[in-house]
Formats: sequence, C-alpha cells, structure tokens
Amino acid sequence: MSEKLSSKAAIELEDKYGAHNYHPLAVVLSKGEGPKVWDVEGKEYFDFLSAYSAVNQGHCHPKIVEALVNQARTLTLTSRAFYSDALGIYEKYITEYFGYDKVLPMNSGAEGDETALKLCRRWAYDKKGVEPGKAKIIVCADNFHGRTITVISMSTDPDSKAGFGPYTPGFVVIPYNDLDALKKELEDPNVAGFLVEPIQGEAGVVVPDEGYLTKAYDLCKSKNVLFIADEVQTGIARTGKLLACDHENVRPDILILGKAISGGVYPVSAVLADDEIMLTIKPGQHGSTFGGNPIAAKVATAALEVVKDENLAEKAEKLGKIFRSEMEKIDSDMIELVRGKGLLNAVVIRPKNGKTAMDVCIKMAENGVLAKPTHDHIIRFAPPLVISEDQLMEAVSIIKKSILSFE
Ligand code: IF1
Repeated sequence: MSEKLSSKAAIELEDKYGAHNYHPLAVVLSKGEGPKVWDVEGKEYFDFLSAYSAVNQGHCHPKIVEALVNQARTLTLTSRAFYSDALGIYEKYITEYFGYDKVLPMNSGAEGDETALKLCRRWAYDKKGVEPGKAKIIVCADNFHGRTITVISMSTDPDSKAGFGPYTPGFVVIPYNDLDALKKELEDPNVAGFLVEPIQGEAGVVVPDEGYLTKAYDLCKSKNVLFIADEVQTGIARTGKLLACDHENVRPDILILGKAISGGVYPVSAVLADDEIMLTIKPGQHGSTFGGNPIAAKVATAALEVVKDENLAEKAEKLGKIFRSEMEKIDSDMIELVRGKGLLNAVVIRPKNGKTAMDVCIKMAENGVLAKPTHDHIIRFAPPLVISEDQLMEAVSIIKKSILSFE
C-alpha cells in the first residue's frame, strides 16, 4: 500500500524525478468523479479545465470505466499484426456515428494531426496530381495541433516552436478567420489541404465569424483542396453540437478527434475520411503499436454512447449560454471579454492592481474551482459536460467571489 502522499511531498517528487516540461498549479489531485476532483488533502474542486476537454463525460464515468476494466481483463493489445474481435466492431460504430467511410485509429491528438497531414499529402500526389514532394498545407496563425516536430513546424507560438529546428517544410500560415488570405493562398495549385481548428482553443477560445467555416470549406472545394478539421478539443459535444463544424453543417474531408473520444479514460484518437482519401495509405505506410487496440476500441465506444445517452451536446449548449450570461453580469473591470460556444468558454482578464489571470486562478482554486490561464490574460472555462445547472451556478458564484475579491 503506497503511503498517503502530502501535496508537498508529491510536488517534490515530481520536481526531483520528472522532466520540467510543465509548471502546474500547486494542486495535487487524487480523485475524480463527474465534474469534481479532490486533492490529496481531501479538498473538493469543480474541475473547469476537464483535462483540456478530454473529460467531457465527467471524471471516471462508470460506464466507460467498466468498459476499460472488462476489456483489460480479457485482451489488452494484439498489435495490428493480427485482427482483433474488438476493432472492426468499433470501426463500424464510429464511422456510422460520424458519417464517414473509414477511420484510422491512433492514440494521441498529435498523432491524429500527423496522420491527417500524411493522408492529405498522399491524396495530393495520388489523386490531385501534385508533383511528389511539392504538396503544401495551409494552417492558421495561433494554431495548436500538438507537440511533435512536424506539428510545431506549423506553429506560430515561440514557446511551442523555438529551439526545436530544423522544421518540417510544406506549410503556409495565414491569419485565422481571414477568408481573403485563404482565397489568395488557394491560388497555388500545389496546395493540398487547409488544416483548421473550428474554434482555436489554446489561442484563448477564439471563435471565428459566423459563416467562416462554410465559406472556407467552399473556397477549398472550389480549388480541390481538402478541408481538414482538428476537433480534438472542440469535438465530442464540447461546443454544444457533436462537432463544432456542425454549427455550420460543414462536413470536413478529414476529421481529427482525440481527448474526449475516450472520456479521458484512455489515450484514443481517430482520423475519419472517405475511401478516396483514406485508401491512399496502403499497408505498412502508417500505424502505431497501440493504435486501435481492444481497450481503446471498447472505451471509445462506451464514451461515445455516453455522449448520446446523456444528451451532452444539448446540455453544453444550454449551460454554456447560462455561463456566459453569468460571467458578463460580474461587476468587475477585470472582466474584459467573455467568449465561447457551448461549454468551451474563456474570460479575458484585465489586470488590476498588478493582479492577473493567474492570481484569479489561484484564488478560484482556494475557493474550489480549478481553471488555468492560457496566454497570460485569458482563463479558459471548460467543465465536464455532465455538470448540473445547480453545480454550474455553484461554481459561478465561486468564480464571481474570486474575481470580486480583487475589487
Ligand atoms: C499539453 C494546449 C489545449 C489540441 C488540438 C491537437 C492536440 C491538442 C486542438 C494534441 C492538445 C492539449 C495538449 C496539452 C494541453 C492541451 C492544450 F494547452 F496544449 F494547447 F487543449 F489547448 N489538437 N491540446 O488542443 O493532442 O497530442 O495532446 O493528445 O500539451 O499540455 P494531444
């Protein structure tokens, strides 16, 4: 039986033995259930980060955990050298769930983006007729698609990118939410795809103009360019629809999912596309040891069933409107702007008397709500979608109290 760690001891262990690639808030969590988490001292919090939208179904959802445990007792991993009795059933389920011919199962979101980039390039050479090695993919400034070398090669964030060169070539960066810039770059016949987040999460929950996704999609189609949606963070009911693209009825040519596709129970990602694109990758040209493993298959199936069974998209839509309205009512000049869709929201904090978004987050943690700033002055608020209206209002009162404590 491992001795009960104090927060202090746990932090010291991570500091001494773990890489310093994060600077966490000084909260040591040891239990999660639904919208709540508890630290090692037993203090209760509302989780308003949801592991960056990976725990949409709530912490330790019983149905998803049961799927994990049952499969873990049966067959955990076969590799793709052989078939399994779980993968095909899952592939049928998820492709019908999202309406695509096929799925390529991976593990992390970054692997999902890398997979989409490879599919886009192969499609460009095999189907569009782009000269081999010349394919270009358009991406948006302030994007976040993961941490691998090729993915950060697309990044415009120095923290993500600087010091890791040389970088993967073949990317063109345009401003987000700028259709003229997209139209101009699409004139290049070597452009194969446009990779975009329907809402830019890490950039601070930046919501594009109404109609941006539709017009961007149409521009891409007019030039035989693939529209690739990274819904790793915005997908799985987070923004009030199953996919953020659903708000505009845009059907991406390549759809990238991750995070909450497993309810935060297991690393699962998935790339969906129709045959013309998906079948450009042949046996031996892509994959991963754990991609599509039996546990991932069962866990993702259960997690996706929960989304529908519990009407999480509708809940996110309803509670998101309430949350934004409550934030806008807070009588503090620290509240500069409130924005978001569904239960993916952000508050831009105007520093006051030297107090910043981080100070607000530290105060909220003291008062029982966990959230973390992104880019200095923006606090992202993304609770599990299973939070009740009463619990949301309880958390709202904590957020208000915390912000007003700086008046
Ligand atoms: C960290 C950020 C969020 C993503 C989108 C792909 C990925 C992510 C739209 C890659 C991952 C995570 C990464 C995580 C924190 C979190 C994050 F702050 F890093 F930028 F959400 F905004 N596409 N986002 O948001 O998925 O490989 O991580 O499974 O790196 O600390 P992953």
